[in-house]
Amino acid sequence: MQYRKILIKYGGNAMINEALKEAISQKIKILQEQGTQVILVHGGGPFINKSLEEAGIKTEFFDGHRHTTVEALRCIEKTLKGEVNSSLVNLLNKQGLKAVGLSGKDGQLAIAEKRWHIVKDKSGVDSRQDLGQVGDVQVVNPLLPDLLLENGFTPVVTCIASDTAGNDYNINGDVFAGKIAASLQVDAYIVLTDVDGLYRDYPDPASILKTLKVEDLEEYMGTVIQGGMIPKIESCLTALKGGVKKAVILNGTQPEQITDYIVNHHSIGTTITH
Ligand code: X2W
Repeated sequence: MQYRKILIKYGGNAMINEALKEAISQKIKILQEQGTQVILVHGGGPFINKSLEEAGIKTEFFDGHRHTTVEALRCIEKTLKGEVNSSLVNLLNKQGLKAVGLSGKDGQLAIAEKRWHIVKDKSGVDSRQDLGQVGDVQVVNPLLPDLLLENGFTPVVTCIASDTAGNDYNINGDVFAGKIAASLQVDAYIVLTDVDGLYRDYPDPASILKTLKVEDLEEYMGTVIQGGMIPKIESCLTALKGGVKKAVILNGTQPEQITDYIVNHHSIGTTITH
């Protein structure tokens, strides 16, 4: 199968050093040469942690979402857009690609809304906890990224967006990427992380679950799927339920996995289908 258009979610935990980011950029260049359009969506958790620490701002996570004050958001946006996004654009351009750095705000690519954290008390009653400027994606307008892709540009999108009143939000990178993948109707939604896929029994390599169906994920949630894998798998579900045919978890610290999967069709990582 020739992949026409794919979305790659590149998380901060697979951006360990410049050489690795450069190697990923090289693979994206190869994909484009082979006729696959690539939209890159990225986070940058470890870079944000460092910037917040330098600024003396303490933050806390609730189920993978960082409680974000207005002050923290200013620092997060600077880091994601001014540092991480800009460096990825540079690396892709160095490969000869025409990368375009965006956030959800550009061309109203993504419209955000406030996200509340739902907590269950002992009797099972839900209550809402305020996470500050943490957002969800309400609407995606795929026109701008599609225009760029059709004209040979490589969109590089970071996970910040505004609501219709102009309030800015920090959005978990996985949540953001899954919504964009669904809206762009990509042929494959690729999640790059720092392990080889979803394991039944981590870290036994023989226990990697190679192929899964949507209904398996619902069954495995909370057992096989734990911790940082939860938002990743949830984003795969968002993409699949939104009409994407295939979601794939690959190891971004092994950049050759990208071309091995997309170009050479090797059976690696975890592939989730309907
Ligand atoms: C994330 C955005 C960055 C992100 C944060 O502040 O860390 C929220 O938690 P990775 O590297 O993809 O994890 N936002 C609301 O998701 O980065």
